[in-house]
Amino acid sequence: MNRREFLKISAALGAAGAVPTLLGGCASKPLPGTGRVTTSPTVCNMCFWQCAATLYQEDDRPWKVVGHPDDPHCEGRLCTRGTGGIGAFLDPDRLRQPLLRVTGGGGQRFKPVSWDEAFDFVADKMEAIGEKHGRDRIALFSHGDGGSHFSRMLQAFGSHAYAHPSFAQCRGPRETAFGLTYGEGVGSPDRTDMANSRCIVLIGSHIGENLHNSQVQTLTRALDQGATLITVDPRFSVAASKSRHWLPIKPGTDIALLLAWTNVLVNEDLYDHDYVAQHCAGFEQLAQHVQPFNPEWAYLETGLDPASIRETARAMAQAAPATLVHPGRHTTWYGDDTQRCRAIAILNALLGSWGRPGGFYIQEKVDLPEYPTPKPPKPASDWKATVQGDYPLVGTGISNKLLEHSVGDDAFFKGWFVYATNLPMTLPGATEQIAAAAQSLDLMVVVDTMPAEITGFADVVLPECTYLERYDDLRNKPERTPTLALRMPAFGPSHQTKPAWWMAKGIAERLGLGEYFPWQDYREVIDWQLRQVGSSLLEMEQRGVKRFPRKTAIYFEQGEPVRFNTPSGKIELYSSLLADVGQDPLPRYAPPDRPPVGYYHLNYGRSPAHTFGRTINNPQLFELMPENVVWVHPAAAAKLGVANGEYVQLENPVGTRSNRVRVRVTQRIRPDSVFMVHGFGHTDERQRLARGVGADDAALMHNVKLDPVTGGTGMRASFVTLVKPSEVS
Ligand SMILES: Nc1nc2c(c(=O)[nH]1)N[C@H]1C(S)=C(S)[C@@H](COP(=O)(O)OP(=O)(O)OC[C@H]3O[C@@H](n4cnc5c(=O)[nH]c(N)nc54)[C@H](O)[C@@H]3O)O[C@H]1N2
Ligand SMILES: Nc1nc2c(c(=O)[nH]1)N[C@H]1C(S)=C(S)[C@@H](COP(=O)(O)OP(=O)(O)OC[C@H]3O[C@@H](n4cnc5c(=O)[nH]c(N)nc54)[C@H](O)[C@@H]3O)O[C@H]1N2
Ligand code: SF4
Ligand SMILES: [Mo]
Repeated sequence: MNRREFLKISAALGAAGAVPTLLGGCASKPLPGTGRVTTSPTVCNMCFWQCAATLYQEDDRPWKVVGHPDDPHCEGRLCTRGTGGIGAFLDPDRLRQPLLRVTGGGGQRFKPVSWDEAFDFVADKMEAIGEKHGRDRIALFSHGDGGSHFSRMLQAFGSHAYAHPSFAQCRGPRETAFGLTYGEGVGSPDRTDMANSRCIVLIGSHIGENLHNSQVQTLTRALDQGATLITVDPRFSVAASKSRHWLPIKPGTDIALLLAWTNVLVNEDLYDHDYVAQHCAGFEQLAQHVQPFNPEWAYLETGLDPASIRETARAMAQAAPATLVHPGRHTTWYGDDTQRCRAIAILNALLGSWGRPGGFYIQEKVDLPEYPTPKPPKPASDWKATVQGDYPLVGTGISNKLLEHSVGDDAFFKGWFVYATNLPMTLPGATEQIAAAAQSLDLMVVVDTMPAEITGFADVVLPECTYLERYDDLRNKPERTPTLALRMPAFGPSHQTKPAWWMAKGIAERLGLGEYFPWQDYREVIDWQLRQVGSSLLEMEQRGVKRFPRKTAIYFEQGEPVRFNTPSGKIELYSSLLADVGQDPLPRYAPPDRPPVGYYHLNYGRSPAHTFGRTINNPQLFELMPENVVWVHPAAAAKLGVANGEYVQLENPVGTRSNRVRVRVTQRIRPDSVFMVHGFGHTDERQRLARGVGADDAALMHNVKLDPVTGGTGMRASFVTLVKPSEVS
């Protein structure tokens, strides 16, 4: 019998009424700004860059949200998606009340329940899992600010397993590679000093479409100041169009290019001798290792002209140390990802850019104490050893490994909390595995604002209010200037929605763990923390953002010794830790899989109008971009017999087909690849704008390559063909 059949939250449980279109109308409204205007500070939650902002209301109606002028994340301006924040609040398809899966009448359905009923159910199931299997058997998947509250609750209960897809599906290889090389990661926001760069190299990194706010602004500023931009991308991206050099690389061959660049820097004596002598270990091994990999060798792998490989290497050296070889952000590509990111880290070290103006600055955050709570009990077992012991260099949860260990009656995990992550569209090609996990888990709780696909697998759906209706932890990110920013509610929670801190506290209290949440209101915690650093909630409610003086230098001081947090205390060009675990201590290139005849590399990326799948149903942003298209080169289009504007379906070699999606024939993509924006192709009926429009790349991924160092899911080794319009089902 099915423990859980996939449920679409029934229309009867959401809003009635028409499909949302334009927000409001302009017919008889007074001019904006002529009524009674009030403002409140917030931190944008439309993506994870966390720009501080101000929400304007007029006569108690939401009006606009604008960037905070004092905030280093946004420098006074929100991006397209940020300005659509009010759309998330007004979305008529939002979750409205707690829902409980019930069986009866020959099937399963969701029943609206009170918060008390929902919490009792969750606490009872958790106790039962604890008694039968152990209290360490519940996993938390989270990608959002409120995840910390559920982590606190679960740790107090005895479960410490926690994974966020921004590691194994995103930044994991980068953070690990830079950690192995420099003893610390790049962090978020990325510590790139682009405003002062004279040469910037983007490998993939489609900044401009990838709209991380201040990063786009600083790149633009660098270009205005005459910086040289070199973009390596199989696609003519927006960034490529602004570049002095565009290298249209054969997909998956970046390590070959990086080795060739290193070869040129070493053999033409273009590297920073003093920096390497003072800070680096393993130069001799590196220099020897790269000897075979000259630009002529790289040409055969990458398809890039050896002369342009040499010319770009020289341009980098000429501008060094104000040269930034950008570390990228979404780095889970072909399974060789930690090695590719290591090659990038090494190149930066040879150019002397880490810790130098125009390269990577040293980050600092506000020294903000934690509100005092009891220490959680020691977990009953070492879940990391059980679940991801094959990845000893990884300190954080690997989401796909947690999933793997949730399938089957003998699986380690028996319960899940899923906070703000839509796993079926986020973990590549994993919907069947998620469905299998749903069969074997004893409890699945999903906390979301929208009826996302993951809610269909839940026992209990807990509706969170949107960021404009709640307090969250103070934003305290490592940056150039230590800065705090406050998110506070501009409106009371709509419907029966609640903030994460309130839910976690409610569940903890039912489990007898109330001492871990010793406050009535999260305002108390925020105010207490602020008072420790000479501010207060009252002050922050008025100003929104507060900067603090730095305590450390922002760059390395000339001639000062630096101790890196690596085994040798140096920048490790040769990684002793990788050698210790039997991995390549110097980056090694292996050619990627090539598409079978008739198939194309499935390439994907971002659109400035959307964040993954989370904004597609947002009425304001949907209007800007209501569907994705698939980019196809004219030669491929001719071969396939498809024309610009026609609808097709994408099909992978194992027969999975996408929704219909419109073709865009363009020279901007290589003939061996197709490209689409990730996030479209929602299936849940309750997202009335987003359902069924565009294609979902995640569902088409059939050849996921695990990175042997991080366990991250390489997502670019999948192939698709186009099914002709006449055959579209
Ligand atoms: N608007 C918007 N901005 C966002 C997001 C969003 O959802 N919307 N999400 C944010 C998040 S979480 C992240 S992680 C970042 C991701 O953004 P990035 O880190 O910039 O992502 P990448 O995967 O590096 O970039 C995609 C680019 O890589 C190119 N590419 C594909 N294959 C190859 C290859 O083999 N070699 C090379 N050199 N290039 C290749 C693609 O053509 C595409 O232009 O974006 C962030 N910014
Ligand atoms: N195929 C494919 N897969 C990818 C990527 C890709 O480009 N292609 N990109 C990868 C990358 S870089 C990343 S970082 C991950 C991101 O993956 P996720 O973080 O899972 O991103 P989303 O799919 O947008 O899911 C976010 C969920 O949070 C919900 N949500 C939004 N706001 C709130 C809130 O305030 N509270 C709560 N409780 N829920 C909220 C949304 O409704 C949505 O269901 O995906 C990775 N997976
Ligand atoms: S980059 Fe855009 S969407 Fe992301 S937090 Fe900033 S304004 Fe919001
Ligand atoms: Mo990401």
